[in-house]
Amino acid sequence: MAVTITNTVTPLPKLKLNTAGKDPIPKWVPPPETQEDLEWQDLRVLDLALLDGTPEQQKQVEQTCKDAVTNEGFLLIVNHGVDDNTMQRVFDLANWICNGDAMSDEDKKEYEWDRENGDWMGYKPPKGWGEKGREDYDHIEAYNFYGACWEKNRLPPKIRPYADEILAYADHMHNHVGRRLYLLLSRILGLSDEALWQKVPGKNSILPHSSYCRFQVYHPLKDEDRATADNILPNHTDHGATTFLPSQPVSCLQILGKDQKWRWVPYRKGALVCNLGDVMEILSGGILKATRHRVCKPPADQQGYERVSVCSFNHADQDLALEPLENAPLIKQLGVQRDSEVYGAFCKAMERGEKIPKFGEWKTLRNKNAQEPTSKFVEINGVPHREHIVGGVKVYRQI
Ligand SMILES: O=C(O)CCC(=O)C(=O)O
Ligand SMILES: [Fe+2]
Repeated sequence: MAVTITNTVTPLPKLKLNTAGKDPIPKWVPPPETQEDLEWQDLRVLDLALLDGTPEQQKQVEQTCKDAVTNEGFLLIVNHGVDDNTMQRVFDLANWICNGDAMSDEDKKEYEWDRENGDWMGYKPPKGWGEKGREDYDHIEAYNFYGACWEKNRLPPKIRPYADEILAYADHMHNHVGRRLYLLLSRILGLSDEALWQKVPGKNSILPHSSYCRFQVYHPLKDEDRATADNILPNHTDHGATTFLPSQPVSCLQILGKDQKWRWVPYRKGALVCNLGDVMEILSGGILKATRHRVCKPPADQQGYERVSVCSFNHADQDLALEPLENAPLIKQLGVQRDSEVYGAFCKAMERGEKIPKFGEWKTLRNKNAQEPTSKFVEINGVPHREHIVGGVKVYRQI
């Protein structure tokens, strides 16, 4: 397949955060890495700087990306424009906001998310996502930053002086790193460089539509939960287009391989862990994988530590029709892949006569039903799971 390489994006800028004149906040101290011998998932490393290089280097990074997104669905990105000191500052902020004194109890009430209506903006209290009921403690506290946090001033007062930094980070992830990943994915599908960028997020603004940046902390498991809980965040695919997580040292994240085995995501200081969500799997007719993943309890030597995690979820235009891009040369060449999980579920929904969902509908349904307890129990390879159906997609949680 002939692909014309054009340079439509300027070289990746370096993210700079403005800390001048602000009250100091506590430094986040990275916990030590685990010494346990775990089954790690080998992830390919995508050097984003190569995209600003020669045509051969650009071809090389495209191939790495293609191998990763058609196999593991997860990859590590380096040279993304956020150096170690800047990333330390982002983690200082995330740790202070979710695990420090950035919010009073009144702030937590005032800015609490509206989960019942599928609106996740704001503060997520530590309940509702675990294996137990919705009102039970689940160890995870988070703040979800959407564009409306700035537009409608939905930021707790102590956080406001730092809002420019959070926005600059979110902007960098979405409009610089995200845009380059869309460019690579467009080339992989045989489309023009800007095709997915124009089609999926649809406008060049900071955090367009429902894209958001989440700061979160997973508190150490309580003693009574250590023996029983395996998953802190049940297994799922992300419902957006792409996700970026700066690698952090507490090992909890696992991904499901094609062989149906769970493996740990390795820690690589300074890299971004990246994965694709449902949107990319459906648009690509199942060729690009939205890989199932989960957050497990950490290995024994890390169980006393807080785990700070920063997630950038890049979403699509609410009106984007979630259906394969039939004209993409790679889809024509390989054909759609109905055995792919999310795309397969989409095909079944079409066969039942359901209408093609818009991303906005898909997202609201998924948000509302996320981590919904269920009454149906099934066995997968002899392992008991709970099953529930979200937007036509069957979601399994190992018990
Ligand atoms: O915290 C992590 O490592 C991953 C979280 C995640 O998968 C999610 O929030 O969708
Ligand atoms: Fe996820």
